[in-house]
Amino acid sequence: MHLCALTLASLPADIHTPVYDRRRHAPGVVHLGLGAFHRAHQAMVFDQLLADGDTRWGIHGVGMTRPDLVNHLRAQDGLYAVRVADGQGVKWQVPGALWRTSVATTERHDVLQAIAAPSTRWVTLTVTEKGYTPALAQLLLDGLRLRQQADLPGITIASCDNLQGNGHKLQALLKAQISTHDITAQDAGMLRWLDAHCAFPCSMVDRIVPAATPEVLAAASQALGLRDDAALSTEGFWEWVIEDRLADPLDAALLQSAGVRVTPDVHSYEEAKLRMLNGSHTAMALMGAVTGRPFIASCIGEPHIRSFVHRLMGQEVAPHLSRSDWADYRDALITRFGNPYLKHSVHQIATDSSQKIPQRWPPSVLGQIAQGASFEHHALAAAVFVRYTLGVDEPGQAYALNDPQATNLMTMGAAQRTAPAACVRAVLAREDLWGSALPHNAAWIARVTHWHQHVLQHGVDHAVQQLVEA
Ligand code: CS2
Repeated sequence: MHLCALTLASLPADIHTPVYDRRRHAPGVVHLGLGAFHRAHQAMVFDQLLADGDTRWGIHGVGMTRPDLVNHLRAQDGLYAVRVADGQGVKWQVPGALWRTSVATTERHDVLQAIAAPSTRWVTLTVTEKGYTPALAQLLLDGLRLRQQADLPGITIASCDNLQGNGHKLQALLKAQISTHDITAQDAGMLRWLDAHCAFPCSMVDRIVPAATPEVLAAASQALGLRDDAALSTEGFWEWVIEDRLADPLDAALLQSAGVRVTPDVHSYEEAKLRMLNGSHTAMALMGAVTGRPFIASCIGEPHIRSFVHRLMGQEVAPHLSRSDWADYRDALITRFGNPYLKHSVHQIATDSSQKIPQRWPPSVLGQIAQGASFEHHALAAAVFVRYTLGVDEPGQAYALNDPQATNLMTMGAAQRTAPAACVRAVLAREDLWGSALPHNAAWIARVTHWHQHVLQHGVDHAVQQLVEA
C-alpha cells in the first residue's frame, strides 16, 4: 500500500502528519520547480503556517519538465515523508502543504490558471540557475497578465534559487521579456502594474536536501509501513531569509512566526551562503568526482579536504563578507557537510557547475586580488574543475558531465592530455564562468596552471595535502 490521504491515518503515532483540512481551500502559493529542495524546505514552512490555522498557504506545485515525480505525488495525493536526521536525532514527518500539481511543459494552461487564481498570493521559484530563461519569464507574464486583466491584486514573486540578488534578477528578466519587442500600450500597462502591485523580494534559502536514493525510499517504507515513492531525507537545520518587500506586508509577521527571517538586508546572508556553503560544495563535489569519492560526507571526512574547506572559507571567503558571525557559520557548515545521513552525491552537486561557479568562486578571488592576498585554494579548486572536464576519475572510471555547457567543456577539457596549459587558458578565458576581470589576470591564470600541472602529475589528494601543509 502507498502513502496517500486514505492511508495517512494508519501511520505510526510518532510520525508528524497534517491535521488540517487539505481539500476545502484553494492553494495560495504557486511553486515553480517541484524538486526535493522545495518539498523539504518551504513546503514545511507552509505546512507549519497551515497547522497554525492559516488556510492560505496550500501549494500548487509545478514540475517544470519531467512528469515522473508529479505522477508519483499525484498517486499519493501530494503527500510524502521527510526524514529529518543529524547528530540531534532522526525523525520522520509528512508535510501536507502540497495540494495540487502540474507539469509546466504539458499543462501550461493549468499553471497560468493557478497564477491567475484569486486565491493565489505568492509565486515561489526554485528552477535552478539555468532556469532563468525567456520561457520562464513568458510563463509568469502570461499568468500575471490574466491577473491584471481580471483586476486581481498583485502578488509576491519570490525567487529562491542560489543566485545573488535573485529577486532583482527575476524582476529584470520579466521586464526584459516585455521590452524585447516594440512596447505596446498594453505592455506599458503591464510594466506599470508589475511595479505597482507585485513584489520581487530577494531571498536566501538553505537546507541540504539531496536527491532521494533507493536507500531513503527503503528507509521510508520501513518507518511508515507504507510505500512512498516521493520520500526525502534532509538535515534538521534550515534557514530562510527574505527581503522585507512583500506584496502583502502583513505576511512578514506570519512568516516570522514560522521561523523565517524577514529583513531589509538579505545580501549579507546571500553572499555568505553562496560563497561559503555553495562555494565549498562545488569545490568538494569536483574533488570527489575526480578522486572517486561518492558523497560530500566522504570528502569532508578526509582530514586534508576538511582542512582545505576550513581554510578556503576562513582565509579566502570570509574577509569579503559583510556577515560578522562567519566563524560560527563556517564551523557549523563543516559539521553539516559531515552529516552521515545525507548521502549527498558529488555528481549531483557537480551538475551545472558552469552555471554555479560564477556566483560561488570569482567574488572571493577578486576580493583577495584587490587586497593583494592569496587565492591558492580557489586556484586549486579551479584546477580541479579543469581536471573534472576530462570525464574520467583518477581510478579510471568514466562519468558524464551533466551541464548545459557539457559539450564545450569536454571538448576543451580533452585537450589537457596533450596541451594542459593551453587547455587551462581556454577554460579560464570564459567570461560566462569567471566574469570579465579574472580571464585577464595573469597571476590567477599562472596559479591555476600550476595546480593543474600538479593535479595531473600527482593527483588531487597530493595537491590538496601540499596546499594545506604549506
Ligand atoms: C548545492 C545546493 O547542488 C548544489 O549546488 O550546493 O543545492 C545546496 O545543497 C543548497 O543550496 C543548500 O542550501
